[in-house]
Amino acid sequence: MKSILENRPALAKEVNKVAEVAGYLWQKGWAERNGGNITINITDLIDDEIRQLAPISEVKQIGATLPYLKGCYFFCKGTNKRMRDLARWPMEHGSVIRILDDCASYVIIADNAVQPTSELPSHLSVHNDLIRKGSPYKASLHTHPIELIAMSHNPEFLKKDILTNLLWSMIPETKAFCPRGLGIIPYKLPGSVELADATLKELNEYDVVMWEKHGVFAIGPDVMEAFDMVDTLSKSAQIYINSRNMGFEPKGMSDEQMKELTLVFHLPK
Ligand code: 2HA
Ligand code: ZN
Repeated sequence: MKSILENRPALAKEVNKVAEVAGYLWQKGWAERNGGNITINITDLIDDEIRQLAPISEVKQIGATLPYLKGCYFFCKGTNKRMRDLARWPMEHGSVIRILDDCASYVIIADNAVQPTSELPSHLSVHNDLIRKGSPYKASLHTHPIELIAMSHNPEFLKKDILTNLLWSMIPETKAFCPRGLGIIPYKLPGSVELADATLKELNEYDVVMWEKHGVFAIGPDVMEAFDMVDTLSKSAQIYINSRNMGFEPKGMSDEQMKELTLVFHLPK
């Protein structure tokens, strides 16, 4: 069977980025079994021929009405699929969906009838809100980074911006490359409407949010940049934990050093 990616280098490039990141997530130990999800808004890369493609699934309900997604296309990791498999065979473990004109349902159009992620309603709600805000962001990523999740088991770290400031102070790059910090969402059932709503709200202020005792949800212009922000925060978490393992509380960069960095790098806060 001909893949939708054939002779479409721009589309293939985005899907290949997903595959590359899926491999990193597995290698880092952040993607046990089917853990984590990725969805990419690929609407800008869709041509007339794709628009004409017949559905390969029945019409499926999203579970929400998302007015900004009318006629949009997404590449989605499949439900119950493994990141390590997505890394090698993205079109066998993920699929392309088309949102229908009622903004409440979708069909799968390529390559295989792989049912999209269980977190589809929350991912699509986030994409809907990004379009509403005029954001250029196309990627949303959910993963289970070990050290960041471990830190979320300490109630002290769940107060607003405590963890953000701690992680920023471990190494200058973290504030420079994750300048909006890490939002915190108190524990909620995976896949629940409550979790989706809280995520949507917190993403107004942050590009990466922590789901307490579960994982992180990140958005970015593309999946590589969303991954880089989580990776940078995770690096800081590892430096913190390594210091504690050596028996001391890391000092962190001073307020003066943070101020200087913020000024010179023109950071927002
Ligand atoms: O898709 O990580 O939170 C598997 C998950 C759900
Ligand atoms: Zn998860």
